[in-house]
Amino acid sequence: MRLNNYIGGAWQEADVATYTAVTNPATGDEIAQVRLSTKEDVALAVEAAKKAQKEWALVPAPKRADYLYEIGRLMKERKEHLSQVLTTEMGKVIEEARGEVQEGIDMAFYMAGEGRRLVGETVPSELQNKFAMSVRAPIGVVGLITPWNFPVAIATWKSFPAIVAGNTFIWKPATETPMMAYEMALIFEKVGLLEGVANIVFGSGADVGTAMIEHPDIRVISFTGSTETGRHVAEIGGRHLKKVSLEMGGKNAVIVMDDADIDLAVEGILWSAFGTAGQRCTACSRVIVHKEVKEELERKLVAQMADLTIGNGLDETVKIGPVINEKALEKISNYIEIGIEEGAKLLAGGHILKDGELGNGHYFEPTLFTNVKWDSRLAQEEIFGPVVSLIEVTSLEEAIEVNNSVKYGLSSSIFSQDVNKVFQAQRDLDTGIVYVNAGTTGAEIHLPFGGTKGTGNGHRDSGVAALDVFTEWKSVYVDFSGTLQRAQIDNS
Ligand code: UN1
Repeated sequence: MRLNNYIGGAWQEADVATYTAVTNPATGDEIAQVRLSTKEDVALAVEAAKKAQKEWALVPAPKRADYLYEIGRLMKERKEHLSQVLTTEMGKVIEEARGEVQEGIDMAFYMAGEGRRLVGETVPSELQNKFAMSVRAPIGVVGLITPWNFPVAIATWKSFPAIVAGNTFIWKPATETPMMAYEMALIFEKVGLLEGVANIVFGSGADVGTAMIEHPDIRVISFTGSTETGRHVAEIGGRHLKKVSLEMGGKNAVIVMDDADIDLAVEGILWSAFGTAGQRCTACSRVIVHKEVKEELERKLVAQMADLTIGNGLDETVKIGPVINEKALEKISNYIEIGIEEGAKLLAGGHILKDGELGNGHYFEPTLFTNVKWDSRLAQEEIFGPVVSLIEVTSLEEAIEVNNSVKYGLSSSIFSQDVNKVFQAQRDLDTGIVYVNAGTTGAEIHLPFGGTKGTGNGHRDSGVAALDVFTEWKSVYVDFSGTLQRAQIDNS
């Protein structure tokens, strides 16, 4: 199957286009060929999106929302199919794929509700017989650049608020995971979304992404991906005075205090560290543990890690799927060597799995290091794989300091039964998301999603906050006095 761009409601057959193979990370099998687009394709998509946007902005928001209800309904109807495709292209286990599709469905219904809100403000004017309000106005054509680890959920976090607010979009999905974009295009088509509202351009970031950021008619870029690429997006975006919303890496920690329910903490750590094979921005990759409970936690983690079955995520009994590709395996292996060189102690895992059928895919053992120094590379850098580092501390204050020592600030968690410690931690943890007695993953779509420091640049996906990315505040003054009243001037 060949995946072509979806522009202006039509599938663009390519004459001389080049394609690249999309493979199933669990088996190494080719599942599709995807178009590698050019700057010209981006220009074509922008033209279609720009034309549609004038009309789309005039459709009343509650009517725009009706399409989102239909999109959500269709996603629900196709949930199992979408989940299977998602596991096949990305590798996450089917239970998690279903969860991700559910996130998209939730976002559709949640943002559809915004069609009847899009709340602005009315405030008193300084002057008599004058009315003042601020409204959320659509911005125009927006560009969405999404990663391979959540090929559908993150796209819905961005595209649904964009369209309910009256924008049209160009979406560049990750080249590794274009199938979900194709599936979403089929849904957009089926619900009869105005042609040109949703446009999909496949291709590599260097060509398509840069062309999007540089295009004068794309007014917003919403990006989720690595910090390295995000910096590049911000640099080019800055030069072109673009509104750029970035959601990047994480080095998220679970803090386990001496009064914690250790069994619960073990469950939370395993789920957040090894779910999605550790390839979530929110994945737990550090455990900051109080000295008093370190040994017990280590023992219980190692024991339960042995039960984590690894394999093709389509098998319902499998708990951990493959990582995305060969390059990821190399990066993770490299960090194992770094950890050992830095003097950390390898308690479990640490190897690529090559035996039997696993050898065709990209599998890495769940890995646990202990005695990790808080300032070592292992504890500071994002690995994006199933690797966790245990760091010992002796107080809550120290735990918080260690948590905050990394350059990222996405998610954090504390396991403690002491209400005072919990409230102190939620205040002092420098991350955009804080969990109490739960792992670092599991954000819900109606709350803002994003982080501090190297994780983001102040914007948020999800929640009402997402509307701030995709709307422009417009302040409107209506003078009904019949005279020229001058603000800040004594008119008497
Ligand atoms: C991501 O890894 O970029 O909170 C998104 C979570 C998921 C989303 C993660 N709901 O872990």
